[in-house]
Amino acid sequence: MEISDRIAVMGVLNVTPDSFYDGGEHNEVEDAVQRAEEMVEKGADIIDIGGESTRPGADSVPAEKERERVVPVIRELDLDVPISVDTRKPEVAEAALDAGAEIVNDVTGLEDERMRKLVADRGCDAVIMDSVNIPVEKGAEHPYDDVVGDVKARLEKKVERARKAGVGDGQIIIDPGFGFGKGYDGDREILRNIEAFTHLDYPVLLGCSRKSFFGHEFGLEKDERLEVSVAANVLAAYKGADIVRVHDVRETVRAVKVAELMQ
Ligand code: HH2
Repeated sequence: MEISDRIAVMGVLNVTPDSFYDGGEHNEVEDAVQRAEEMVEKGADIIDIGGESTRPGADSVPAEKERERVVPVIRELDLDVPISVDTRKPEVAEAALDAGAEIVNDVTGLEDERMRKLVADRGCDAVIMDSVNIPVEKGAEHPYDDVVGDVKARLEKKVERARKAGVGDGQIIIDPGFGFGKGYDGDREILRNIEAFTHLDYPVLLGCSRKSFFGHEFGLEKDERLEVSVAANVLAAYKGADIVRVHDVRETVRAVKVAELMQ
């Protein structure tokens, strides 16, 4: 993906019964389409559609079921912005690309060889996110001495592996994987050092919106995390994040303009 001066806002659309924030809200195709259109009206630059929750402790969803959740929505959409599919399964990614998605957002960082090949063959953009074990077990934390150093090193390996499979530099977006078993100290270090991930010269995506870190840090419930999520995204954007993945599009779109202005 071309890095532009503008900060891109990716709106989250989970077509799942159990996503940690918007689960169960748009299970009907019509509702999901309406939500996507609303987010575009509010200024979203990308719509990220997922059919499997990756919250710690979530049940895995068979590929066929995940495909049945996301593909009809993608087919129905006619948006002016690109659609990204949030999946770790090549079968789902392929069907989503066939239906009109343009970006693969893989929380395993293209772990599956078939996913790397698919992205290379299709020439689509891909988010390579850092994670250790997906699905993350509830309460599981990967031990770290130096979370930023470890994540950077793992991302470098994942990027190298993708490049070896034929994925071009212009297709790659990297993501440190906020949450995803890093523990609250790890999440805090990622926020504090977001600029460290610009070392590879790929656009950096951050997905911290409403995550449980904010509950731990500030004692806020999920529905009380709007302001802290917006603030974190603005500051992350100011420090170098190129794309922020959020549930609250209008507020984030307006607020990141301040980061652009002050950069
Ligand atoms: N976080 C979630 C899902 N996908 N993708 C990227 N690239 N980065 C993230 O941080 C990220 C992601 C989890 O958030 P959400 O989709 O709202 O919840 P759930 O996994 O429960 O559906």
